[in-house]
Amino acid sequence: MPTATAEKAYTGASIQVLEGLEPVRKRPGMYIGGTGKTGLHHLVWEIVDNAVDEATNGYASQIDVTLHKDGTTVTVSDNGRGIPVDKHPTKKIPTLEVILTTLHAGGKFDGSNYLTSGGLHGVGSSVVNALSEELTAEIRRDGSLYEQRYARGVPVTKLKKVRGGVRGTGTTITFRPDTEIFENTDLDAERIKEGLDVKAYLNGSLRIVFKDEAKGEKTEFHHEGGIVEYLDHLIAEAETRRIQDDPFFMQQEKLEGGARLELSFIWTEAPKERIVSFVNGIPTKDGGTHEQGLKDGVTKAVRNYIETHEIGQRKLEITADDIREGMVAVLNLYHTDPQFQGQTKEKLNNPEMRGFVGGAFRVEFEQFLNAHPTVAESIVARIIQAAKARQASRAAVQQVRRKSAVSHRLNLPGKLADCSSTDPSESELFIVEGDSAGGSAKQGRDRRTQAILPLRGKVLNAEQAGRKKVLENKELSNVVDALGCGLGEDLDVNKLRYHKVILLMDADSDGHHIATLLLTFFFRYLKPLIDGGYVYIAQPPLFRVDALKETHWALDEGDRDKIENAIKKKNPRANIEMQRFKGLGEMMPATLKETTLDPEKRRLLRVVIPEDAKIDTEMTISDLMGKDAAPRYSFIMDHAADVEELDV
Ligand code: TTJ
Repeated sequence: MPTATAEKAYTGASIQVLEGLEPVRKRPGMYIGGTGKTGLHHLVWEIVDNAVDEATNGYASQIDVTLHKDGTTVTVSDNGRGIPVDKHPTKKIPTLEVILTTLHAGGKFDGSNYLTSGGLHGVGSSVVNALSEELTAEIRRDGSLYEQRYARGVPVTKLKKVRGGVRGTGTTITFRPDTEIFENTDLDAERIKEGLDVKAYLNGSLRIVFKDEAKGEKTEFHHEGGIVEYLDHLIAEAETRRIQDDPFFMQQEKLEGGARLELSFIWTEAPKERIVSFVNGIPTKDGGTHEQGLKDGVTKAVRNYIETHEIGQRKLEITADDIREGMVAVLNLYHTDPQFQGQTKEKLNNPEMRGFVGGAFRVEFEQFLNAHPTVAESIVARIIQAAKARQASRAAVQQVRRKSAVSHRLNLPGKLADCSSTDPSESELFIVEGDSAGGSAKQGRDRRTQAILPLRGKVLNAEQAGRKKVLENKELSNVVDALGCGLGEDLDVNKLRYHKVILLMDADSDGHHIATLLLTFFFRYLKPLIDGGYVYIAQPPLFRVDALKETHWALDEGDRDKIENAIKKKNPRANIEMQRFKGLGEMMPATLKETTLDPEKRRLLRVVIPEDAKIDTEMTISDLMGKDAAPRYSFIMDHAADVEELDV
């Protein structure tokens, strides 16, 4: 069998490859930053970036990206020159195989004719190969189609000519991420589309076609206007308006240090600055020296312009922040030897770039200002306005406060019936089990100070689920969103929107179960709220006792018996009427208000962790919470001292 011989012929090479790529499979995180969703998508960008490089260098005009029906296999194809299939000059194997099986640092394929290279800051397509269960390379070159297949980085066939009479040239890579490496190999079409859109903006003449086979959907990305058009997109995204008609644009083919630069920017009415930067077409989320250079240049150029035109106002101090307020910029630097730093290597670190970018930009931008006096005027007016607004600091601070209060509200869960007060010290949040109880509570509440959040779906057991699952749970995330204070390490009690967080559950075992699950969650993720005394349990009555023209409410059987005895003492022949509530849902709103919601009449339990239990609470909680629900509620209630009774 030809395959068998091919495989045999490859034994020697396979061992070598295995050794070469072994570190990648052993510690994938070192090469792609992690094995979660982001790492997984890095594979796509690595392959796409190779094709984009071919386009950036002027050899390809179209890239096709297909996400296949299985949602994890991807094909990336370009119409470039095609990776060379001949034997590599120094190694004894084809160049294609060198590229796909050796870890090459620096991003340049052995000093090939690439001027710049993207990719995972140069770790290369061999990493993708190593982390793919299967990878197929197809090359169209010299009228023929060549093909080679790999599994987990190891060639399983030779590079062979599949057929002749092939028109055009190009490279096609199909790969399927390895399920042994990634927690989940499902790719996100939306995420890929967003990234491809940006690539298309950065290469105006490039056409990228994305096919989502699962959806039977085809999307084309082509932005002739390049990074100037990208500004329009960013302005629309920020829902703001431009304050100048003509954006600034510059392209510098030969920057000092052998780099190339493309930059567009514009001022808008937005309250912040937005700089979107790239190195070799790859996003530098954390900025770096190139961004710093741009910032320096903007400040200096504007200051110089204001001074030479004497439009400044003597008493008005203009800061760098005032100057950059509302500015939207796209900066793409091409560099043969970029150095990155930071946790995710998304920050450019070449120190000389600050001065090179800043200097080159400043010269051109000053020319632009002088050549467009009307534009310059509106820019300067915008900046002076920003400085004045800042100086009128009190008003500004208040405005920001109001804004953040508004945006705060925008994030609130849809099911929350919020209170109108924004003063946390008088605000209460009732977390209510079920929609019908939620309905009664909404009608019976004091709208000014009492908010109602009904829980419908299942509340997750935070003790058994991982953090990720917990955060994905809709009911729990609604609670967190309503509270507004964040959770875990990011929790900020100062942002808590209600100083009473009250669990309102049915007085039955289901209700106890939910209360327990919620308290487990609070204990694990919102403990400062318990420590701060913000968490309460409401006590809805289980019985209504009517006798001698009086109505009494009983929390449980014991309570009911006490009331009954008291009535009989008064009048042994009294006619006693008893009603047991099946659930909060069937209680009239007015009854709920009178017994449970009204601060004048209700009794709340404050949840506290007792001093002596503190040391081993960790243990107790995980012991109890991990298992069955029933003993847990009694644990909470058994610690009667934990839950001190308060009249509030
Ligand atoms: C190398 O120098 C000679 C001409 O071809 C150059 C090259 O490598 N071109 C190239 C690589 N075009 N396209 C690629 C490529 C495309 C994909 C989709 C994936 C990879 C790993 C490379």
